[in-house]
Amino acid sequence: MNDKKLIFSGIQPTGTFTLGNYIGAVRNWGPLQDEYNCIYCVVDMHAITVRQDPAKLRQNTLNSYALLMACGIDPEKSILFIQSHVKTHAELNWILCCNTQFGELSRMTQFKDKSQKHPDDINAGLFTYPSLMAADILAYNADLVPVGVDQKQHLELARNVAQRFNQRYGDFFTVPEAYIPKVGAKVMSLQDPAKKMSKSDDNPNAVILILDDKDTIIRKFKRAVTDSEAEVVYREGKDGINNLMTIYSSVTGKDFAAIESEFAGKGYGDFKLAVGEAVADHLEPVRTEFARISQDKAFLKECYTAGAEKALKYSQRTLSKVYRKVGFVDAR
Ligand code: ATP
Ligand code: LTN
Repeated sequence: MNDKKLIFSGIQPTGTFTLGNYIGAVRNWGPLQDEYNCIYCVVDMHAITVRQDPAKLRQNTLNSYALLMACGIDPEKSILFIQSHVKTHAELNWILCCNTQFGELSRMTQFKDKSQKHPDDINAGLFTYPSLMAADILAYNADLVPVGVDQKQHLELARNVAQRFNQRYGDFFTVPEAYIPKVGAKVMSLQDPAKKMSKSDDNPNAVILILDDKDTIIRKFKRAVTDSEAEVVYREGKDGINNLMTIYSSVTGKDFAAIESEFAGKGYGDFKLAVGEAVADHLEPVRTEFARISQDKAFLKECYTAGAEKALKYSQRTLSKVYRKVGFVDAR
């Protein structure tokens, strides 16, 4: 590879991407391809830390791969692959698990949230989820990791694990940095603006899916929970309106001051409609591209097979060095 910095990120195939996934993460991945070496991954192994229906997981994984392409990730420019196709991630995960403390995993808020949500299945994989995420990143010695703000804590853990390994075995891993967007790093639920918008929300009205049609998008925005005032201004305590303004800003490029003056004297109804239309128009090309790409199964397979081959070659080099560092005997 050249001397450009390396970007790595992943997304779980737990359903269709939400507007949160899109604004907080995926839409930023495409534009990075020209400036950096980029590696992007559909993390199906992370997805099974909560129960998945096998047939749906398979379909969601293929759809997620096609969706990433529809969002502008070009498998010719980036390495784009499916996590379970590249065995080095699971192998490095084991080494990193042995360098991750029970205490630090116990502090992860995602683990606490998901344990609460699925009290009958608090499995070991859910607990060690951040080690596997660290393996994804460290296997490529990534410099930067573009994610939404909810992943900051996991990234901090990956940095700690890398530093600990480097101290124990000698400088080796690059200590990765989070790359978090200034606007839209945490898009909130439309029904409960204190909660982040999430793929696995049970209330469909809380979430905009990037493949929703225009009418559905407008309907969901019309029903969005706001407050009892009537002023479109960005202010503490107006979580619902702040969220809609953030969304509107990130799809139109207008800043908050411009949005406030655009809607001065107008009610929430007008504003919600404008947000709905702007989002639907912005997402239209993604929907069209997805419909085209997802039909061509042979092409998709060609892309993910080639992506996995490149990812394996790259990460195997790292893993072999790690094996030697921890004292495993050379297999050949
Ligand atoms: P799940 O609900 O299945 O846990 P999720 O919707 O939280 O999934 P992930 O696959 O865990 O999505 O996240 C993919 C990327 O999207 C991550 O970088 C994450 O930080 C980002 N992301 C997720 N939700 C939001 C959100 N509401 N706002 C901004 N970024 C988000
Ligand atoms: N935990 C991440 C998904 C993920 C990831 C990664 C993100 C798995 N491995 C490596 C960045 C880098 C999430 O979005 N929930």
